[in-house]
Amino acid sequence: LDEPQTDPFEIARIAAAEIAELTGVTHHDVALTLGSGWGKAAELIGETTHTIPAQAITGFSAPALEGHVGTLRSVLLPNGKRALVIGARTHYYEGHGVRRVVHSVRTAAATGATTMILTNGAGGIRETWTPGTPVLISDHINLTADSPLEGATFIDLTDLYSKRLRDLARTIDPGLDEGVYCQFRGPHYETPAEVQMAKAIGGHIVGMSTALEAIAARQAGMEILGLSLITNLAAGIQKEPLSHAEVLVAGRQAEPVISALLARIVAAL
Ligand code: 6GU
Repeated sequence: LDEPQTDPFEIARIAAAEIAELTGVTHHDVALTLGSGWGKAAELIGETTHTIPAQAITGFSAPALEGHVGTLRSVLLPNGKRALVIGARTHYYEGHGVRRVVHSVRTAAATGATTMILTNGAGGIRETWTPGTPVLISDHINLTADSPLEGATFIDLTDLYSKRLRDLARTIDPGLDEGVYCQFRGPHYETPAEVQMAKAIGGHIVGMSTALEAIAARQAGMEILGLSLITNLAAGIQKEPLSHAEVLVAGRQAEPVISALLARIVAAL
């Protein structure tokens, strides 16, 4: 995957074939990437029939961070559909290149998934979002200055985060707010000045994932739902300095509630 002459889509097909081989499941309908705070959804959406350590699959690397579990699961949903649950996110800030970042999305597409649900833990710019608030992603601003697309691939990103799926999510929780997600490179949190910039250019949520993955999912023709868990307010919006430990604690506390919400959304797909 790191060699420019290799074909990332061919490597995704190999990964999908390995998943089929290890599970006996040759088709998945929907894929979910579970970011911090969303992990419990894996158990709530249906019956996990197979769990695979992500490192066993071509192109996936070991988890880099505490709070990020490196497994892939095949889950049988109550409606008979199949979900691929990706608990192994490679972040852009790890520096392995954008191909690694979007490999799980391309692999999900290669297993047949036509719906991609991307979740994350993120910072909120709106003061009314207390830690633990789930927010629908309505659009994004990609501040990584990078793209998963290579060469002259001019794809449209209008309605990247499906209006249909956002409306469907609001039939489950009518109170769900939505906002524009800004993907920063990280791994440091933003300065208060950068948070003000994000706000000024139309952002409401700041994080370190999701946007590049959504672009790859669009390229693969998938319908995308994006959900952020607000684990804290962004720097300068909250008085206190940010800490990764607090982000993890907020995620853990909100996990049962937001995971149950996500499970209800998946059931309604
Ligand atoms: Cl404030 N910023 C970023 N980039 N990611 C976060 C966050 C903030 N809080 C949780 N994740």
